[in-house]
Order: sequence, then C-alpha cells, then structure tokens
Amino acid sequence: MEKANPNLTTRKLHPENLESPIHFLRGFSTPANYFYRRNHFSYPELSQSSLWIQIGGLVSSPAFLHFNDLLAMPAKSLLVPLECAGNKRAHFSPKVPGEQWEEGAISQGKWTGVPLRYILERAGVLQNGKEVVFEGADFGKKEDIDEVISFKRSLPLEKAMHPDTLIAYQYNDQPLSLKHGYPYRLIVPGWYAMASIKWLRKIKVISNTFEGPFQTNDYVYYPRKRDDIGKRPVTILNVNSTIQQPLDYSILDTGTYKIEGIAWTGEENITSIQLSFDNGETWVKANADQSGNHPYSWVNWSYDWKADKKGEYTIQSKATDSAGRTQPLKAYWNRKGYGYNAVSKIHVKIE
Ligand SMILES: Nc1nc2c(c(=O)[nH]1)N[C@H]1C(S)=C(S)[C@@H](COP(=O)(O)O)O[C@H]1N2
Ligand SMILES: [Mo]
Repeated sequence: MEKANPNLTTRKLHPENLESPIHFLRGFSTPANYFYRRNHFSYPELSQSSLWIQIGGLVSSPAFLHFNDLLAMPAKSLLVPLECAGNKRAHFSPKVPGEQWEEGAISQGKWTGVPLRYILERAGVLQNGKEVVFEGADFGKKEDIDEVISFKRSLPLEKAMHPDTLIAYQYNDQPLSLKHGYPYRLIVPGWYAMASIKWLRKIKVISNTFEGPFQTNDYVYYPRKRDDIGKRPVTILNVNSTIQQPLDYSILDTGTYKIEGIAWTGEENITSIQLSFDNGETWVKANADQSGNHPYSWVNWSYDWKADKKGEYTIQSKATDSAGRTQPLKAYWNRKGYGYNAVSKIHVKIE
C-alpha cells in the first residue's frame, strides 16, 4: 500500500495544538517529532529555576529538588500512551465545541523517570493528606475565566502513590523536548493525558478536594446539554481502537490488503480486536501483537482482507478489554466531547 509522507496536522496555532500522523506510524513508540501536541497556553520560558521542583503542603519534610537530585533517585521506564480526552471529538454528533480532533490526539513511547511515590514517601505525607496537586510552569487566560492562571490539576493520593505514576525526565531515552514538558512531566498511566502535567514545578499535598478550572469545569463529562446533572470527572481511558490503514475513503483495486490498527485501554489489558466488513453482521478476530506484554501499551493489530468483490465497504474495528468493556456502537455523547470511543469505521471502494 502506498504511504504518503506523514506530518503533524495543525488544529490550532496559538496555543499549539497538533495531531500526530497516527495512520502512518506502526510499532510501539511514536518518534518525538511526530508526538501530538496539546497546549492550553503558550510554551513557558525556561530559566535555571525550571530545574527545581517544589514539594509542599501536608508533608513532614517540604523540599526543593534539583534535576540532579532526581537523576540520582531510582528510575523506572514504562511504555505508556498519552491520549487527549478530546481525541476523536470531531466524530461526535451532535457536534461539540473544542478542538476538532480526529484520530491523532494520541501517541506513545517509553517514559523514564522517578516514581512519584518515592518522592512522596521521602517527603512524608501526613495523615490528613487526601489529594496531590500538580502545577505546570505555563500560564495564561482561559477563554471562560478573566484571570491569569496556570495549568494545575490533582490526583487522589492513591493514584499519586501508584508505583507507575512517574515524574518523567526522558522520552525514548532522550531528555524531554521543550514542547513536551522539559525538564519534567508527570506521567499518569491509564488516565487521559490531561493528568500528565507538563513543565512540572510544584507538588502540593492537600486534605480537601482540589477545585481548579481544569478539574471542575473542564475534563468533566456532562451528559446533558443544558444542565450539569449526572456530571463526573474524566479519569481512566476508555477502551478504544483506530484503523490506521487503509485510509478512510480509499479507492483500491481488488486484491488482498492488510488492515492495520492500534487498540488501547486504561488500567486493563486489551483481550480482543474484532473487525467487520459487512456493517456489523459478522465479526472476525484480528491478529494482535502485544509485544512483550507491557501493561499500558497499545496493541498493534492486523488482518489480511481478501477484497475480491467490487463494491463499497464499511470496515469496523471493535476492541474489548479484560474488564469486559467493549467499544459501543454509538459514543457516549457529552457536552464537552470527551472519551469518544465508538466502534471505529472507515469506508473503502474496491473497483
Ligand atoms: N502544563 C501543562 N500540562 C499539560 C497540558 C497543558 O496545557 N499544560 N495539557 C494536558 C493535555 S490536555 C494533554 S492531552 C497532554 C498533551 O501532552 P503533549 O502535548 O505532550 O502531547 O498534556 C497535558 N498536560
Ligand atoms: Mo488533552
């Protein structure tokens, strides 16, 4: 199959919001220059002070840690996808506001850093500590609030203490790039990527519930159009898949084609990927490459499709995970358009 030159797709220039060329990237790790970019503000400026992280709030030993301190701590590497909660938002019907992401607001690679747990244990979380607040160095005005704020969110103490929640300083064995959080970003495996705070500067343990706008206003599922009844926070990734090749609306000769894609989920594992070529009447199992059984990694899947009959086809992919969650036929509509995970579809013509 002919593959065009991949490139990032710009959704917005200021701040920079770009999609990864997901349809052209096979394998388990997105090269850094093809990683999607999702920003709420302009990129922060760096100075010597950027190399320090402050740990405070309800801890017995508040501290400032320097980059060299972190490098000296035990490190861990994990293959983790980051998926924007708004990935695939463009497919919602009725339409929802926000960046109209198609399939490319997801990328993954190897993150290396210090388990946050190690740092919190050293600082000594006090008995009444309930949540941990993380603050990035970027700031600006949010469309709906007339005040300069920074990008800040919290995690429940339990997730913050999970041994796989990292303060990462490397991506694919290189220092983090400026656009992806240099020198540090939080990596919260299994959660949508708004939790993975870039340019991390401050960590604060609190006893109450954090209520910043990126937590209580954005990144909340609002199931209803006009009121907030039934709202709940966006946290764990939904089970999902994307068909990478062929591209949507391809016109192909008769022949055998490799249908290729990825499938991923939150804190579980992908157990099957099924494809349908007849509008969902029958489903066949795709071959999944779990390579090495990394606990959070996406799965690369493929299927050899004999397209010997001319006509138009809808090809659908449906992933299921170990919690028995499966992609629904219709996405769960919500006012801000998060967590789209309906069965993935492409249309092709065989002529
Ligand atoms: N400091 C900071 N961290 C942030 C954001 C941000 O705007 N500022 N955006 C979040 C969101 S919504 C996503 S999807 C990911 C995007 O990470 P990337 O730009 O490295 O792909 O970062 C998260 N962390
Ligand atoms: Mo996001």
